[in-house]
Amino acid sequence: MAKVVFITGATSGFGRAAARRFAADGWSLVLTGRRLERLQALQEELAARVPVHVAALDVRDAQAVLRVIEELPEDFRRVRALINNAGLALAPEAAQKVALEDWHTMIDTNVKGLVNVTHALLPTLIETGAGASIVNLGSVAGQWPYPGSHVYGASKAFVKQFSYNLRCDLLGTGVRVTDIAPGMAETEFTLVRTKGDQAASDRLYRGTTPLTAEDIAEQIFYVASLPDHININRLEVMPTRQAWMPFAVDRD
Ligand code: NDP
Ligand code: 8X3
Repeated sequence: MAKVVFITGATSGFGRAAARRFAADGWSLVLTGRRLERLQALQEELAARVPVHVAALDVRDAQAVLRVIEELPEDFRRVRALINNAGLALAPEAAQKVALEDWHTMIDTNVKGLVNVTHALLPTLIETGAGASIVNLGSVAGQWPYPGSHVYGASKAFVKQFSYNLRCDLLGTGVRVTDIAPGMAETEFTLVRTKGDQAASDRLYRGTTPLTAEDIAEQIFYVASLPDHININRLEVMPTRQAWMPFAVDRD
C-alpha cells in the first residue's frame, strides 16, 4: 500500500513544494489549505502520478479538522507522515504598534491550528507506528529573537518545545517528531506578513540568495523518509548568506 502524507498549507510555498516532492517518490497525498482552487490545480498537476485527495481546511477550526480526517477516503486513512506546515507571520513592526487581532491570528494558526491537526491525527499515526512522522514547521524565529518577531517568534518557540515534548510522550510508539526551523526563504510568506506589499517582499529577497520552497521541501521529505530508527529532533536551515547580528544597545 502507498505511503500517505497529510500536508497542511499545501496551496503555496513549502507545503506545495513538499506535495510535489512526496509525489515524485510515489506517496499518496492529502492536501489541505483554505484556497480550494489552488488545491485543485495541484491535484490536477499531480494526480496522473499519485493518488491525491484535497480538502479545503482552515486549521483554526478544530471541528473542521476532525471532519476532514473523518471523511478521508479509505485509501488515504493510514497517514504515515503529517506535515504541520500551515502558518503565517503578520505585522513586522514593533510589538507596541501591532493590532491585538494580528497576534491572535498567529496564535490561532501557528499554535492552536498545529495542535488541532496533531491531536486529531495522533491516534492514526500511533496506529501506523514505526516509520510514522510528524514534521512541524518551526522557524529560526523560534530560537533567535529579532525586532518585529514578537508573537510570530514566540509561536515558533512553542512549535519547537511542543515537538520535543511530543517526542517524550511518543517514545515507544515508533512515531517520530521533527521541528524544521528554516531561515529566510522566498515564498508568499513576506507578502502575507506585509498584507500584500509585493514591493516589500521583493526588497527583502533582492541582492541575496534566500532558501527556496524546494530546498525546504527536500528537508521535509528527507526527515520523513529516513530509516524508521532515526529521528531528527530539530533541523535549523539557513541560507549561506544569512547569519546573526550582534546584540543591539540603546545609547544616549
Ligand atoms: P506561504 O505563505 O507561501 O504558505 C503558507 C501556507 O499556510 C499556505 O498554503 C496557506 O494556505 C497556509 N495557511 C495559512 N493560514 C492557514 C490556515 N488558517 N489554515 C490552513 N492553512 C493556512 O509561506 P511558507 O511556505 O513560507 O510558510 C510555510 C510555513 O513555514 C509557515 O508555518 C511559516 O511560518 C514557516 N516558515 C517560513 C519561512 C519563510 O521564510 N518563508 C521561514 C521559517 C518558517 P491558505 O492561505 O490557502 O490557507
Ligand atoms: C521566517 C523566517 O527569518 O523571517 O520564519 O524569521 S524569518
